[in-house]
Amino acid sequence: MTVELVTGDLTAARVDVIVNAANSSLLGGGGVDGAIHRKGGPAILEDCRKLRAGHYGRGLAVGQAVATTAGRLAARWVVHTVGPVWSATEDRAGLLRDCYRNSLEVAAGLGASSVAFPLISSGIYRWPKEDAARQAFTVFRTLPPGIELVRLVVFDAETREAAEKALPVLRLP
Ligand code: AR6
Repeated sequence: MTVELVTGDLTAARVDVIVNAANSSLLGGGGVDGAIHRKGGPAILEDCRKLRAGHYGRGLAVGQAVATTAGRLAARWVVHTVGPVWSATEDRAGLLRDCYRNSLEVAAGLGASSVAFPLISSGIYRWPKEDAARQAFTVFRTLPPGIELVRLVVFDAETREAAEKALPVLRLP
C-alpha cells in the first residue's frame, strides 16, 4: 500500500480512478471539476446527466461519492464527490473525511487499485489547506481491500507546503 503526495495536474494522472471535487448538481463547475470535464470531454457530463435522471434526481449529497466514465482521461473512471463548504462556526470535518472514505469505497467496488485525489474543498469551498490535508491523510491510514495506491495531487507549491505539514498524520499509530 502506497500513499503519495504529488504536485501537478490531477487530470493527467495515470491511475484507475480520478476523484472529482464536484458540487451536488453533478453538472460541472470551476476549479478541478471544470478541468476534469474539459479534458475528459462530453461523455462525463452525459453520464452525470443520466445519474441526475435516475437515482440522483436531487443531486449528490455532501460526503457521498458516485462513479462515471472518465471519457478521454487516462483514468478508467471518475468518482465524483461533494466536499463541504468550510465553516468557521460548524465542524464539518466528518463530512470531508466521508468524501475520501466513500470515494475509496466506490473505487474499490469498481475493482480499481489506484486512486488520485485533489485536495477536496480547499479551493472554491475555502477549507484551510493544512487541515484539509490532515483530514485526507487521516482517512488514508486505512485503505479498503484492493486499493494499492492513493495519490493526493496538489496544484501549487503553497498547497504542497501545507499538505507536507499534515503528512505526519499518516505515521501516527
Ligand atoms: N489538478 C489538481 N488540483 C487542482 C486542479 C488540477 N487540475 N485544479 C484545481 N486544483 P476546487 P472545492 C486544486 O475549487 O474547493 C467547483 O466549481 C485547487 O487548487 O476545484 O472542493 C465544483 O463544481 C484546490 O486546492 O474544489 C464545486 O462547485 C483543490 O483543487 C466547487 O468548485 C480543490 O479546489 C468545489 O470546491
